[in-house]
Amino acid sequence: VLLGTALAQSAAVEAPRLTLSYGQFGLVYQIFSISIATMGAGFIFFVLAQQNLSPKYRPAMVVSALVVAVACYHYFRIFNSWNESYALVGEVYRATGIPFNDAYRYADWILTVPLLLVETVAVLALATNIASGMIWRLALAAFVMIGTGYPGEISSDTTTRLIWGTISTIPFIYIVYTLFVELGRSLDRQPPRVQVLTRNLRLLLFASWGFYPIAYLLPVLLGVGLSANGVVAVQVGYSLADILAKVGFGTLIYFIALEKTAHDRSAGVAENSTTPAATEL
Ligand code: RET
Repeated sequence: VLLGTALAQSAAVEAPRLTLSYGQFGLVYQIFSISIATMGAGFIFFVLAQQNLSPKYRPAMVVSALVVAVACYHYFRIFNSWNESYALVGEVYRATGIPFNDAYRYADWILTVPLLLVETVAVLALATNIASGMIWRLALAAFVMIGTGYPGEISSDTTTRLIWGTISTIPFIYIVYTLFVELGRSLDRQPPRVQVLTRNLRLLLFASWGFYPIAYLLPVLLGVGLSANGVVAVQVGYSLADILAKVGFGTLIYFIALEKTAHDRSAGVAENSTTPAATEL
């Protein structure tokens, strides 16, 4: 019995543990570190830059600031979890047995995706009743998308990852399709220079949101579970997508709001002016 127990224990200890090369561990370490810096800097920028906007566009910047503040905190936790999960043994980083916590990322999305949706719908400049109905539907879809993605994310089985990933893609398509179409429709309601920026926003939304399911799929292509490349690729992919979807998106929204502020001010001059000469100014 003792021998059996000892063998079982040694088998548990000797269970295969993921090993990362120095470069693989370092790449993810660096990306997380850059993400913390970018989210923190984004926060300062959004707080300061809102002063340049007319008051009606400031709430969008407050939402951007909240998104990156929440993400900055989560990246800090993600970074620490990464450092706890691997230890340098000789020339390689070996899994310590403390699991890397993927829940921080999903908790982050649960909080930040609805905020980003509110921000995008605000840019659409829809009537309040249409906008609020749309936000609720999109938020519900986001909740289902993230909630069903998580079981696949933490599974070490390829089929499980693919099944949950497919389910999660259904609400994802609904969200991206709705936003894409609505942003397209809103173009007629925007001043010409804002139209160009709104087209870019639509492109950025498409590119950054599209990045997430691709990153999710990378471990399937590179090997789920004990594949070092899979672990590295998914973290790098999500982090880059997050920087684009949060800081990049918020910055573009700032430029849209700045353009609208300028447009409103010049329209204000025209409305108040009595002579054509003054309007030309
Ligand atoms: C998952 C699971 C696999 C299928 C799909 C996914 C989509 C995730 C997305 C996340 C977006 C996050 C954003 C965060 C910004 O703060 C959950 C990876 C489709 C689209 C925009």
